[in-house]
Amino acid sequence: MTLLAGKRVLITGGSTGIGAAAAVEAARQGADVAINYASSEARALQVIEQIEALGRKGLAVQGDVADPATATDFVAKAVEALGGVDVFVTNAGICPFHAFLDMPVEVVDRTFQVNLHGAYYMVQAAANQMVKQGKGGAIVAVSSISALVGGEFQTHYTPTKAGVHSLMQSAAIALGKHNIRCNSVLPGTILTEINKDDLADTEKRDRMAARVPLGRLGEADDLAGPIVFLASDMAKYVTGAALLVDGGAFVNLQ
Ligand code: RM4
Repeated sequence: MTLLAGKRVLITGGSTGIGAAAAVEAARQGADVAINYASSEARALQVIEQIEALGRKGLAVQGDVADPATATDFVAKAVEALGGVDVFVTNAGICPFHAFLDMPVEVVDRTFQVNLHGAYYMVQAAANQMVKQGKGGAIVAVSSISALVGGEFQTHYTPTKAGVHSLMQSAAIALGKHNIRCNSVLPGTILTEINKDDLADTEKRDRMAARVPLGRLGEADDLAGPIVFLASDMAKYVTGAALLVDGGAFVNLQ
């Protein structure tokens, strides 16, 4: 059984990490897939190769999600290539770790513009296309465990992840009348480009892994299934929800 047979799936930040894993799994589940990427063209094209090797159509579109025009451009090019939008995954995000007291304005602004403003513009563009199609749809945001807990060097980042899930809650209300569902996955510490430098500190990496009941940090592929589930008709009565995908880290006080 394929969970996304015949669907047209769009994913931001799809050239690496969680976005890339979700894109390939969506194709494995029967979808045609368009990915947005910021700068890694070679990696984006490798993801397209994997999608096409699974017998599905693939499209890679470059664009900075912080620019509102990127959203309408990405959706328009995907509609032209794939024929429409049934599932939208807003995943693109950055986390430039930095201390709070001397946090530069430009670091705060860029993090908000990419993680929150970019998600907003993309979700709005996808929702307008889905409403125009009149056949409903599913929107999945890659929020984070950091929507629920803090980080000393993430004071600029955690509010954006909380905001992304809050956006899903409000969009779920606004779009329910159109049968468009909006949900969040909340990844724990997943080994990707976003934290490669931070977790090069082996003491921190071991400390983060030690608080995970399942005994390991996550991999991008650990998010593919939960994203496909929320995107699929298996979740047809799920909207405004948050799904922790963290190996149990959030609940592990002692
Ligand atoms: C996640 C969580 C992880 C961190 C990444 C960058 O939301 O905070 O621990 O490694 O962000």
